[in-house]
Amino acid sequence: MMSNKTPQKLKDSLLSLDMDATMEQVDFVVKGDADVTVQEAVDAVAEALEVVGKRFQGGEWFLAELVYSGEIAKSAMELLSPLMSSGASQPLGTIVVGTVAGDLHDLGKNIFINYSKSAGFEVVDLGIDVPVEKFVSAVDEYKPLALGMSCLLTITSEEVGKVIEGLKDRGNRDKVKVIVGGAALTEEFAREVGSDAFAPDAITGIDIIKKWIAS
Ligand code: B12
Repeated sequence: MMSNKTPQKLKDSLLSLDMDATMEQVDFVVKGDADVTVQEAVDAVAEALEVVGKRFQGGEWFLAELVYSGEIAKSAMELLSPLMSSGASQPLGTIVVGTVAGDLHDLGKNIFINYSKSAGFEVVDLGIDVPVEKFVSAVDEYKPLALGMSCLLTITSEEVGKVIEGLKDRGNRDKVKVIVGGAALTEEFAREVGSDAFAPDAITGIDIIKKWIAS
């Protein structure tokens, strides 16, 4: 039986770049042998990645470490994600989500998607490196209550505004709420380019969308 130290061990093994030790902890969670929830385990992965980012930024770690830690996190999430499925019987509505063009980061987007599903939303995942036109057509096709964009790179942040312009050109801007997230964005930037909300994390994002439904 694992103790409630599992999240710490998960975090430590990911930060030691130890794939086997990380997956061992994930296995405990998946088998229900750890006294932590799946969500706590997912949060531990996210916290570890935050530390990875700081190490990379501070010049302590290089691209190889960045890439490998991303791979470990992805393997962990592949096992944890399916366990976060919804308990709700009636979907609350549809959310279309994607990472903007030029950006290949998807761990944060996928965490947001998992939280959305477990909160009872139907999610259409457009994937990574999503061109403007694909976002705009998906809004036409799925008529979602919200469109979520993820953006981790400063150089791709202008894509967010382009998608919003694209929605306007198609006459769809007032038919969908736009919410954005990711390390490259800020509340201020999000407002400037015309989105309805910025979410610093997945939970806040869900709270905002739930408030939109209620009003
Ligand atoms: C892992 C990682 C990678 C992995 C990605 C693996 C993958 N499958 O996603 C790999 C190795 C591939 C990678 C590549 C690169 N990366 Co990188 N990467 C990271 C790192 C360390 C963690 C990102 C992450 O997954 N965080 C964990 C998740 C959970 O957090 P998150 O994404 O922020 O998501 C949360 C919230 O933001 C929010 N959220 C996110 N999206 C959305 C969307 C919606 C709708 C909502 C509501 C909420 C929401 O909810 C999430 C959960 O709470 C960050 C560091 C950092 N501080 O972010 C750098 C970072 C983003 N990368 C960076 C860079 C520079 C690169 C490269 C250019 C490196 C290179 N020289 O090649 C390439 C770019 C490739 C490309 N074209 O996209 C820089 C970006 C700098 C900048 N300001 O532009 C960062 C900030 C590192 C740094 N400090 O310098 N990277």
